[in-house]
Amino acid sequence: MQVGIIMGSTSDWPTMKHAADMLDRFGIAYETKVVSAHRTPQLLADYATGAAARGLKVIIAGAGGAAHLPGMAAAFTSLPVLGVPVQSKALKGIDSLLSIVQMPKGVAVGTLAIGDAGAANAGLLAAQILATSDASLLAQIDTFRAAQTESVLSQPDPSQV
Ligand code: RP5
Repeated sequence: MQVGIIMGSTSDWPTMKHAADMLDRFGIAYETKVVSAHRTPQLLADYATGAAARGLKVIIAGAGGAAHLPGMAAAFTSLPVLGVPVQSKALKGIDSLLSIVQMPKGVAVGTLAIGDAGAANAGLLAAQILATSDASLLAQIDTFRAAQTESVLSQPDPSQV
C-alpha cells in the first residue's frame, strides 16, 4: 500500500470515496480505515506512528466537525498528511475546514477543499506526490490533465446549448 485513507467515521466514506476513486484511476494501491481522533485515539496513534514502517508514502485523512484527525495524524508521523474537511450538517463543513487548516507552525497538514472536490483532489495530490519519484505515474497524470483540458475546450458556448 502506498496511500492510507483514514476517516473519522463510516459516515465520511461517501466523501472519502472520491479520493479512493482518484487513486483507482491511476492504479495506486491504498487502504481505507475508520480511525477517529476522539473515539479511537490509541488506534490513531498506533496507525500514524507505524504508517511509514508499513510502507505508506502519503496519508489522506478526512473528518468533519471538530476535525482533529488530520492534525493529530500529522503529529504522529513525518509522512505527508492531506486533510479533507468533510461537510458537516450544522456548519456545512466550515467547522471542519477551520479545524484542519489552522495548524500551528511546525506540523504541516495539506488542507484540501470541503467535501467531494477536496477528497478527489486529495487523491490527485497524493498521486502527484508519488509521481515525483515515478515517471510513469507522472506521465499518467499529464495525460489525465490533457484530457480534462480537451474536454473543456471542446464544449460548446454556453449560450448555444
Ligand atoms: C467526525 O464526526 C467524523 O469525521 C464525522 O464527519 C463526524 C460525524 O460522525 P458520525 O456521528 O456520523 O459517526 O468524527
